[in-house]
Amino acid sequence: MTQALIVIDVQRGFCPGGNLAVPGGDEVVAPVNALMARFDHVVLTQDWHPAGHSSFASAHPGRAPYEVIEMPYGPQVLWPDHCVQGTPDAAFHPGLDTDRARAVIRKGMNPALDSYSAFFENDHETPTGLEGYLRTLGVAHVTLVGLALDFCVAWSARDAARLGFGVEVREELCRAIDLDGSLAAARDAMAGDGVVLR
Ligand code: VGL
Ligand code: ZN
Repeated sequence: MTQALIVIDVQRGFCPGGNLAVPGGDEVVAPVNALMARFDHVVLTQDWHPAGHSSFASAHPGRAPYEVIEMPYGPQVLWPDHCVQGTPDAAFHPGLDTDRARAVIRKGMNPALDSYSAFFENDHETPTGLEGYLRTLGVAHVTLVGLALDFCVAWSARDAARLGFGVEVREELCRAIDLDGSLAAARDAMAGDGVVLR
């Protein structure tokens, strides 16, 4: 069975010192590098927002980071400005072994629409192209690691399961933001969609 490792958003912005730092985010870098050698294919995702992106609280006068607003495609958490295209905050963590990756999926580039998942933007219908990429390579099973477990990792894992891939999330190679119980909710939702949490 052809297997792919999908490394979600291991970027400076989500590591200590970054604009949307996830506690312990940098701790996953070395073990993720070590895991890459065990896979037929390695894919990296990169949160890659234009300045002024609609997921930034700063784009909504009177709003603060971590408030939730209603967007045409559903509820949206407002984030601090983060991972702006071409800035150091958007770069991969300098310790990540990017040489092993055949593909990098950039997401969150549409100014009006956020994109947590590696497969679909947050409207759940605009594809990133990753599904076709994996299918044409004959990939049947994906393992996900990275940042953040309760947002981009969970949304990617759930989409992969719904698309019919076998899906495993290696929790010790992920770190979470954990906003108002978001980690427990994400775990339940992943398990409900058939994602294996290990
Ligand atoms: C992420 C919030 C905003 C993530 C990306 O990588 O989990 N979270 N953008
Ligand atoms: Zn983002």
